[in-house]
Amino acid sequence: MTPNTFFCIDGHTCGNPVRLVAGGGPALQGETMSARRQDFLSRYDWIRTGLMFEPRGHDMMSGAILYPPTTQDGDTGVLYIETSGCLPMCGHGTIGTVTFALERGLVAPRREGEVRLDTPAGRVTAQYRASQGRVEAVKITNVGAYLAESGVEVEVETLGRLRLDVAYGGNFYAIIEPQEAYGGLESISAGDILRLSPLVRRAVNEAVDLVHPEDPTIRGCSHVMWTGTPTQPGVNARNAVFYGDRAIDRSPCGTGTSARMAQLAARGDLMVGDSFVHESIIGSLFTGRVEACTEVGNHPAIVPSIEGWAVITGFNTLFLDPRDPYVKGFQV
Ligand code: PYC
Repeated sequence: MTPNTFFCIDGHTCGNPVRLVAGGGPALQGETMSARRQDFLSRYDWIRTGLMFEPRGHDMMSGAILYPPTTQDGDTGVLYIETSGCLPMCGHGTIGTVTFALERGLVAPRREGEVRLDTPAGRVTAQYRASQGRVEAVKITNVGAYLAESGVEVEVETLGRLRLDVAYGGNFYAIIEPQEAYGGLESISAGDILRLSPLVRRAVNEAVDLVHPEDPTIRGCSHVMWTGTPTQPGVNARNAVFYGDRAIDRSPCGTGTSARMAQLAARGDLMVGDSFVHESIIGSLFTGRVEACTEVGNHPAIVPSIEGWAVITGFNTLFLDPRDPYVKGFQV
């Protein structure tokens, strides 16, 4: 029996893993990447869990599958796969995908220095700098980001009462800033973030009904961002983003940085043209920028961009063999 075979390019974006499936992904039905995402979730989610979870992946594993574009002017379609599910959009995943795909000749952009991606969340444009076959930096211009809820109050066991905002940057983020019950990133261990974040996420989803006004398949708070003071000069803020069941993003999180900039812009703390340098828990950096103002449904919103870099670490041919009892992966 021939196992299902997936040709993957493994690497990372600013420290967080990216597994790009360059061959072996299933054909999907749907005229948009959002519709194809639903098709994948209903028929092929075992491919995601098999490629992302142990024994082939790990808690932080994240990746993407390339598809033909769904728009006339798109260069490629992208489906994001992750331990947390199939995200509508993933910033570090897009920076990695564009880097790997360009370096290995998987996409042929029609415009010099630019790749147009059709993602489940909508159009994302990537501008890149390359030299001698190596992509040095990728700046993605993301979908519209907005502040969805402000001042949501939740009671979290062992922590107490938290007041937080929820913003959308391609996923919905609960953003926790320092306050009485939370002293900032310096005051909390990684173990506490892993223990408390699912409680925060559940409480937020009980308190507010989050649905994207233009795509009702995008709903619910999936990520929790703990904010803190940067450790490096020239940096605006530090963050730790929790996703899935036990992951903390090693990169500064692209959709999270977009959501954070939308929150700050809604408060009047960031203007069009301002940049925002965000530090991850391992000290890696993304440079965000407010490119423009826009609207998402009735929400005042921003068009954020995020710049970062990615590196290929190797090629990986993975088998999902039906005879393997762990073909669909597992979590301990
Ligand atoms: O970079 O957008 C991101 C992301 C989402 C989950 C992990 N990273």
